Amino acid sequence: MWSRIIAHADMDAFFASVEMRDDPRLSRVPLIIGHPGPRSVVCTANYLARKFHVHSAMPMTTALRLCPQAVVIPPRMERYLQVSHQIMQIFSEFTACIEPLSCDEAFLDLSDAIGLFPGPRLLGQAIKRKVFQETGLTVSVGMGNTKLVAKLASDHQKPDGLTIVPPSEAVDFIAPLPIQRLWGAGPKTAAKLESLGIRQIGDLTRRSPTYLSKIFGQSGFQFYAFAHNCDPREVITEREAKSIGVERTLWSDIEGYPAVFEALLPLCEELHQRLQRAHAQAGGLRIKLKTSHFQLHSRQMALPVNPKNPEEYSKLTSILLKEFLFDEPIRLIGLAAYDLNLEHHPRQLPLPHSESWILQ
Ligand code: TTP
Ligand code: MG
Repeated sequence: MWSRIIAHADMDAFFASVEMRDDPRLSRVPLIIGHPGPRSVVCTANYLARKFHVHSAMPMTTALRLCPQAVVIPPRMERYLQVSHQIMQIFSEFTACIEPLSCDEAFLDLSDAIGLFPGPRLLGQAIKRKVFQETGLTVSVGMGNTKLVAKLASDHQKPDGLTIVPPSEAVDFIAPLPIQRLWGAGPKTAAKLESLGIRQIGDLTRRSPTYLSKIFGQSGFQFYAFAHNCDPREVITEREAKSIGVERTLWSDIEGYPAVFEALLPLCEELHQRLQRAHAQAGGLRIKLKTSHFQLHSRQMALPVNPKNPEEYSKLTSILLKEFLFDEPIRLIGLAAYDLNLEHHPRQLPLPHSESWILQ
């Protein structure tokens, strides 16, 4: 029985796919998106380049050693954010309950939309078709009754995948997946779980919750619950969120103010866009930096005036960033707006306005 229908939708090779759509000649070559400099990292690569084991966040020098014939294009963030906005609009034609996780992925609670479709597969197909028709891009969709299983399912048959995991099959679906894929298991925790012989998610079901909690505290109970696909987390829309944040794990650690500031610039644009979409104004701005030793540092400041554009966010970011010490390399960066002030805006209708495309 489907208690809820949650989808996770994630665009395929997003930045690269937009470039290939805009210039189809790029579809025939291995394509890397990133700045060409020696200290730069790969933002993403098309699936042709991935055959050479090139992947996101890999140092550009390594990527070009693996695939010297690749074409390298610098990212055009503004363009990707335009498309991102378009995709989120399409999702909103299916449900008002959308939780964007980054510019190219979102959770959708489709429990109400299902009434119009004879089953989750046709609903998933309709979302994929609509995205392709309107943007010329493919999206991979995973569907299940929890966020946990939906996210794991969207990755299952990438690119252009559609994976439906009925609730009765969820525990078996997630059991063989490597423990690193479990939500909440960061690299340190995953290494510890592996050292205990817990290499796949299913291995957790063969341990007792008491045993796991003795080692991992509260998280131990949570891991046990997740392995049984017990995940009560709701899809939280941007309008319901207490804060809106964007973050990125960097492949190679970066050091010093200038490098961290540069890495935060695309996040300023993305944060601005997400706030606009939520019709929210930021009462405060927070920067989060995680060091190579997994120490989390954050600094925040109240904003007397709402920033109006990405440039104003970058200016504020440059000021707030001066509060950090930079005595250790950084592996993760994040930027969040808190104390949100929601402008009055009518809620979007949860259902499609026209039935024509549903029946195609
Ligand atoms: P992802 O969804 O992680 O990757 P992707 O869409 O390129 O490929 P996949 O088919 O596996 O989903 O990230 C979305 C975009 O975010 C990606 O196109 C580029 C950008 N990005 C970075 O700039 N740096 C990174 O380290 C990652 C992971 C993504
Ligand atoms: Mg993606």
